[in-house]
Amino acid sequence: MAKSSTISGVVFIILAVLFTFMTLSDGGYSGNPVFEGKYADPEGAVFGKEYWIYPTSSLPYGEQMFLDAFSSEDLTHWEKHPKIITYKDIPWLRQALWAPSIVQKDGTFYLFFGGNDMHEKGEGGIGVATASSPEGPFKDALGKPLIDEVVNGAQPIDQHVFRDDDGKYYMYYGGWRHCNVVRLSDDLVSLSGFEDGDIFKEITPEGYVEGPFMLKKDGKYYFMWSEGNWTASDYRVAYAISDSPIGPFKRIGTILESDPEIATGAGHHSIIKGQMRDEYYIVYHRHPLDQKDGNDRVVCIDRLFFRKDGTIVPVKITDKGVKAARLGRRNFRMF
Ligand code: FUB
Repeated sequence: MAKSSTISGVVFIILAVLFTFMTLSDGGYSGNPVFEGKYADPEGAVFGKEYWIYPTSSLPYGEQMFLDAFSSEDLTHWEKHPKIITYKDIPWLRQALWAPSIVQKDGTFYLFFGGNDMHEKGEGGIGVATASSPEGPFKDALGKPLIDEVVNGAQPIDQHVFRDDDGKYYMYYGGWRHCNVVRLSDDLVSLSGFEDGDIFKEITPEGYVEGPFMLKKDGKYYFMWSEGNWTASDYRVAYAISDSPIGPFKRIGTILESDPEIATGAGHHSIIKGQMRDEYYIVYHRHPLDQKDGNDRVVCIDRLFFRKDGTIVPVKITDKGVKAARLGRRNFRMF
């Protein structure tokens, strides 16, 4: 009798430990900012069982000559991968290495970036670099920008590359209050043009300033962008929903903005899809309340929720950040 109750006790303890592990092993919260340092324009990605964030180095203008990346298995512990690309890897880069966007295809990682803060044709534009792993080292693929001119009034910066379910790649880009979309060829280092012969299509929605991002969810295209001034407190993110990746995009409303209690100028975001249905995270930069300079920007993460009708609930920006969540975890969580 004593022996069987000891066995039941041991079994109970093992089950309790297992249960606790399965339900609570995701641990604590990320906190905001998610990692130390001045960074902006974060592009989130998932590669295998890791989350990645690729931001701009938000240093003084003349020092924005390299990119760091960050990886995490649980959204709360982030490993820094310093200098995944620098001006030394891009022969034409003189200044302003900005706003990376990354995709993986057939084992190669393609890192798109803005270079030189281009104002006149030939000064720089949107470039692309490649590597065989997400932490690089990345090398410029073309020896020149992929887009080096102003088309439809859009400064060639702030590109975001989106892969549709049919395998087509679209690149949304543009500063100076204009946004274009182009299609990338299968090699991802050239433009293919659209079926109608257009290379560039202007898709600028009302209020658009910069920082476009595309998310496809439940067959709908959620197009998002930043509005206001990136150095100021009015910076924010708005969105539209369309049935097509090339629009039209009719502005629905603001989904991310300052909270005078937490931080100002929340914008230039991207979205990471978690493992569970409707598990989405918004990664963005914001100014701390004691901001001294426009480049005082830090990278933060919060949850993004959708209503039943498909519209987006405005984000509550937090100091707490998001709860730890591993990719590849069991589809079972009680808390
Ligand atoms: O970080 C450099 C520039 O600031 C980006 O290209 C803009 O979107 C703004 O965030």
